[in-house]
Amino acid sequence: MTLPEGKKVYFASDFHLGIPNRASSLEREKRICRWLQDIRSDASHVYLVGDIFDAWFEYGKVVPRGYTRFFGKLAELTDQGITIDMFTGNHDLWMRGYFEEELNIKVHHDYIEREFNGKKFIVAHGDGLGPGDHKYKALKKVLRNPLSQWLYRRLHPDTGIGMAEWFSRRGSKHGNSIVNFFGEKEWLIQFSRSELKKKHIDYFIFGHRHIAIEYPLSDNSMYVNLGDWIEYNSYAVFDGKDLRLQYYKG
Ligand SMILES: [Mn+2]
Repeated sequence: MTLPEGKKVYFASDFHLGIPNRASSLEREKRICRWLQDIRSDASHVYLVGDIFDAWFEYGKVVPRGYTRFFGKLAELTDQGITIDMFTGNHDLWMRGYFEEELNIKVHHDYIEREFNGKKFIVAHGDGLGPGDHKYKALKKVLRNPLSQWLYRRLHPDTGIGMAEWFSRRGSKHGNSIVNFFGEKEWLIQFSRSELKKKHIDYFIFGHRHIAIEYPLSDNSMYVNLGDWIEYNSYAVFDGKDLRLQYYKG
C-alpha cells in the first residue's frame, strides 16, 4: 500500500508489562502511553511485535486485570483510524479475541509480509523461527493446541492467570543480564537469509531477542531487532522511504 504523505509506520516490541513489579511496570506503561500519544499525529500503522505483556491468558469472559491506561490509549488510536496490529510473543501467546473485539486490533500468531511504498517487510515476534530451538518449538505446539488451551481454561482464572505469570517470570532471561548478539549464527538472521533466497525483502523486523540492532543483510536488505522497553525504549519507524531504529526519550 501507499502511505499518505507524511504518514509513518511504527514498530515496537517486548514491553513485558507486568514485570518486575507493579510500580516499575506502571512507570513503563505510562512511558509507552506517552510514546503512543507522541506518534499518533503521524502514525498510519503501529505494529506491536509481541511480548507486550509478560504474561497473558484469556478466558471466554475474563482477561487479566491491569494495563488500563495502555488499553485506553490503544483504543484512542484505533478509534482515530490508526491501524494497530499485534503479535503474540512467547510470553503472551494466549490471545483469543479480546484485542479484536474490544480494541479493533488484529492479532497475528505467525509472521506476516507487508508492503509499504514499494518496500517489502517481514514482521514477526521471532520465537521459534529459523533452525534450532527444538524444545521450545515442541512446547509451543502444546501451548497453541486448542485442546490444551481449553483444558487450561477449566482452571479458575486466579489460578490460571497466576500460574501463567509464575511460569513467565521463571522463564524470563532478561532483567539485568546482557544479551549477546551472535551475528550470522543468530537463528533469526538465518531465517532471514533463507527467506532472501526465495524473494526480495527490504526489512526483516523482529522482537524477542531484546537487542536493539540494525544489521545489514545486503545492499538493500536489513535485519532489525526492535530491542525492548526494559533497557532501551527502542522502536523502528518507516517514514515512507527508510526505516530506522529510534530511542524514546520522553
Ligand atoms: Mn521478550
